[in-house]
Amino acid sequence: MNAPAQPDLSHLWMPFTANRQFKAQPRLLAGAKGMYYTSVDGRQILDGTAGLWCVNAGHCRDEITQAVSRQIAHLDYAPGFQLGHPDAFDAAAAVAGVMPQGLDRIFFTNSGSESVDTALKIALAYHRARGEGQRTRLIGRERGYHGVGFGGISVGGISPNRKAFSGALLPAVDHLPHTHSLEHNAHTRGQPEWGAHLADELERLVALHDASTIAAVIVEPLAGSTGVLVPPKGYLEKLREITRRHGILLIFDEVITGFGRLGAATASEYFGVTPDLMTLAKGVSNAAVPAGAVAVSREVYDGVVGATQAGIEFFHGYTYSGHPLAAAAILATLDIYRRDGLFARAASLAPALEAAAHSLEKAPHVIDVRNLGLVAGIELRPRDGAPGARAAEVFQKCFDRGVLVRYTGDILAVSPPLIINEDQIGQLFDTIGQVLKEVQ
Ligand code: PXG
Repeated sequence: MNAPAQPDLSHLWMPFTANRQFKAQPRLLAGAKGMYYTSVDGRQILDGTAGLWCVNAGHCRDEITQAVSRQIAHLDYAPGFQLGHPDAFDAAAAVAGVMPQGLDRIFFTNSGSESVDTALKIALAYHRARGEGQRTRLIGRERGYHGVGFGGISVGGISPNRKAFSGALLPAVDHLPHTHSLEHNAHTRGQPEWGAHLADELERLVALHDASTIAAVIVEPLAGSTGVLVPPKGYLEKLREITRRHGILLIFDEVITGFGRLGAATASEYFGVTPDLMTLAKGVSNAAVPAGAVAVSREVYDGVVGATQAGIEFFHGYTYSGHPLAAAAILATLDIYRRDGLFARAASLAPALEAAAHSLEKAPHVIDVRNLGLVAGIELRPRDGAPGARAAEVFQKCFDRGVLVRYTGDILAVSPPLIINEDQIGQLFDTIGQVLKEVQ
């Protein structure tokens, strides 16, 4: 096969990418099937990250391809404001069907960032509808990632994502401390024993601001982007108890953890802690069509929708909310998850992934290995004076050897499609282990 001509790389401003470096040494993907990408030079690359934590059922699933193809020929677009189409309602029912009990009112978006901003607005609208419009403060967490909208970066806690925009962040925001501690929790398998007390910091923020000013707390139940931070045992339960006691809404950002990542439909189900709102994206459509959603409790939905006598109850929505292609992709994706039992499959593979990940505890440069479900984080000691350089090199060398991993700072993240098998888990971590021996 002839290598295809290289495209002109100059026009595209790439997201979250070192543009000049990439364009000097591009990594281009040409195709994908199942567990593998194919690079433009024809190499097979094992997908250790489900794309960007989103292709949970594996690539190019025929059922999704067919459903989306049928839909685009049949109903390419339908307005979602004051009009609807049956598949959007069916997709909402299907999403509601995998949510925890009671979280069955679904607002569609196109991405995780939109889901987060939507959820924050719903929280404000809910309190206002109840006559508590002074509850406007939003509380996030250090190291949290909630996408890149102004709401999301305001409650988020990734400093490079915030600093250039610091003058334009939402005004009434505060943050809980993150839960990462190498000192107490290094090399923990699953949930750490230490750290539940960090949820008590919410009481401190309530004492400082007064509960009557706080609308919502938003956290990722397991923090992904920042480098896989597993919640300490009892931590989420405490957040739930404190928020409920003070009339504060709890939002779980399950953009990564939703749809099987931890071996249950949601992290909420996995941990047995139910929030008031949940943000979703990525796995909801297997990433085949951009899609996101917010799952909302009946109480919150009824509170907002019931408070208006006539006319529009919630002044928010997107041209593409419930887009026919997204709805078709969601329906086909959720069918695959159910039919193939992929959430249970993730649970059954979790011990193999845990064992493979922790086999690297003593590998060169490794200072922590952490895992839950089908996620693992491997933290490396940063190179003196060059933070991030070591992990970047590991990423490149793994890619050259046909294995895709993610890195953030000096943390490697592994989050494969839920269809991975044990041999592929072995290949993934063996490759990382070999590469760690080679890098300085
Ligand atoms: N919330 C969470 C918890 C996320 O992980 C978003 C919101 C935003 O979603 P959108 O669809 O707007 O990108 C995310 C996205 C990585 C990585 O490598 C993670 C994300 C996106 C891209 C890369 O960790 N998470």
